[in-house]
Amino acid sequence: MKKTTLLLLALLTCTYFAKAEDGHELWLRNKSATNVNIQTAKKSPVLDIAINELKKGWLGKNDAKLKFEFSTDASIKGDGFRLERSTIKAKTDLGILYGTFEMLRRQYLGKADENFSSNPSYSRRILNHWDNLDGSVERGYAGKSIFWRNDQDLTISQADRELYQLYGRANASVGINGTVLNNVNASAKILTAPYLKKVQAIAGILRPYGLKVYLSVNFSAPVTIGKLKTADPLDAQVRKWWADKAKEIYQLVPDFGGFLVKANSEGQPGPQDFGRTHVDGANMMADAVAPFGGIVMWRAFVYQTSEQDRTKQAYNEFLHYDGQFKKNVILQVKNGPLDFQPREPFSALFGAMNQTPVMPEFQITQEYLGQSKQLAFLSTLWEECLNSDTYQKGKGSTVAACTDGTLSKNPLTAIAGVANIGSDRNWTGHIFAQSNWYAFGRLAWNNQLKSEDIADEWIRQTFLDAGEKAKDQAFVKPVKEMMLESREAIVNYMMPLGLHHIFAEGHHYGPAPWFANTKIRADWTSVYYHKADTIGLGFNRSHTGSNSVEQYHEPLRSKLDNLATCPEEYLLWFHHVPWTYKLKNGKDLWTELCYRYDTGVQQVRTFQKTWDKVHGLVDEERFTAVQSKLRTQSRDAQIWKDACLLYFQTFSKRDIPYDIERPVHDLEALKKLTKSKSYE
Ligand code: BDP
Repeated sequence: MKKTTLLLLALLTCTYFAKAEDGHELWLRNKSATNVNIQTAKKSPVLDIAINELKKGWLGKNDAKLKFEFSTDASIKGDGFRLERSTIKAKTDLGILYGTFEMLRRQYLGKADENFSSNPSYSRRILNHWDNLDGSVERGYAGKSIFWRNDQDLTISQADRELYQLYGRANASVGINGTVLNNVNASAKILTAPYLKKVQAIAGILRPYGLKVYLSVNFSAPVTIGKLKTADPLDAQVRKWWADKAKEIYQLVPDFGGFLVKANSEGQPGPQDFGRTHVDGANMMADAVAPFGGIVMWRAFVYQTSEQDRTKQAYNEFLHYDGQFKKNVILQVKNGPLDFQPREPFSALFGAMNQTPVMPEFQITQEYLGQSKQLAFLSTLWEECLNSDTYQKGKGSTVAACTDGTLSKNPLTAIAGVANIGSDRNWTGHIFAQSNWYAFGRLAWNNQLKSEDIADEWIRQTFLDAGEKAKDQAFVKPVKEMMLESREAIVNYMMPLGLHHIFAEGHHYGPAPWFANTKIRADWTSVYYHKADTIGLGFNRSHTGSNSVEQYHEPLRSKLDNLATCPEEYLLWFHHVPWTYKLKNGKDLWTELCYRYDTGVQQVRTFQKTWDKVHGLVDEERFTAVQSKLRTQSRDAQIWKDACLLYFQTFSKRDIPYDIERPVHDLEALKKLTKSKSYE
């Protein structure tokens, strides 16, 4: 073969392979060769990373001069920064690093010329990995744990190290600064020497990226691994055990973040096992880590009795402890009062505490929103929660303001997201699930950002070349619309109008509104939540029912309490509504329910068309992967619609409106889809 032909072949192969993308690089695909000269008066591992990033990704003028400036500017807070054309100003090294990533992002997006300042909304922006020490991931849908394999292998290979560096880099690029390395359903073993050694090594790799390491701890660890007779938080030996353990950890990891605790929840041990309270338990651990600057994130996800409406229990349990926790304790509260459903009202706990700081816990992993099979951009869900008004201190007391220190002036502020990361090559199973990791970080940094802007940024960085504008109409616009609609589509075909928790038991993927089982807790069944009967549908939580509305401040309380004023998206959450009840659009409940389910299915069909139309505008590998996932999603949306309508029809005894596509499955066949395997 001639030399030129060979050269041409090599070139073609290169372009071909350059085009194929497997998603491993996330939103950090930029490789630019433009030179930049960086002036810095200081050196550190964090600054080295910033320099390295600038060298790899600089898109400004060739040979530009850029300065890192440590500034006393009072408008820069914490690890915040200010960008000017040729300067990155910050108070801390991490501020410079975050400023660097922002500058590169702005260059990539083509908006680099304006000056720009930004400070973080929360001081701790943390991922929670529900990773078990045997390598499995609870509610993980993207392979195995990236941190743990098993007891026999606690080594860190070169490949692990590189993966952790990429992980650190991705988190730093969106401002995430903490990571809990193990499941909240914690094995006490994490606190034993061999595991702590690995924690130390991981912390060492992540440190220059600004990531602090935290651990989930098991309340009975003093008994299980400490050989004590009790784990009673008021017992002197137990207190000493935790204090010693904290000391041991801080010797290995001097900047260790602290503990995350799930206690007296879903069978986990806790202070109540010893007749003590959550305050006793949390304060004991807080005392142990306080000398080293550590914090305790105490989860409020508790529900004990099955007699009391489950959605009321966390609030009732914690409200009267307000102000009794030590200064370094923060309550970690899930966005809704139940459990990460496609839509829930915000948890009343956000507007309840006057002294104890509260941090939102969002679920990035899509346990209840289609897992890694379905496309759900969760930014809109989180934005809805953050912008919800609690009225704690009058109008404008949003969940964001109640948690970011605006209203309470509390110095300890934090936010957590349950990670969707696993060992899959593309990290998150579904390419679009990467956008949820990205969005969590962006909102944790700035809780005022709009989902639309986050989606826009993510799409451009994930799929386009730097500064590319030619695909705006044909690609960015339709894909963004699809993302912004995706969560609502899921609400429509899974649980519209305030329905909740009608999932198949255990795997939480498919529908099982019929699920009832007298052998387990009532609040683990579906019938407990939808309460369908011949009269109507929904859980009465108004003053004539469980009265969970009383946990909200006025005027919201009365608004939710009254069927006529309750926002329709929460209707069946707060009310048992007659099938014949007329909604605002004039349709009765049954008819509207049918339309909502059908709309959801149609929305996913439209997503398929949207995606098919962008063929050729995105690399083949990611195109095909997403196309295939959308097919599965369409299939399963249909299953949801058919299952729910055919089942609820056995109560409403009404026809499905004739302008709606008929169900294509039989109810009895759908009832057999009990395993997650049924959906493979
Ligand atoms: C539920 C999950 C369960 C978790 C629990 C929690 O189904 O796996 O352990 O939340 O948050 O959503 O503790």
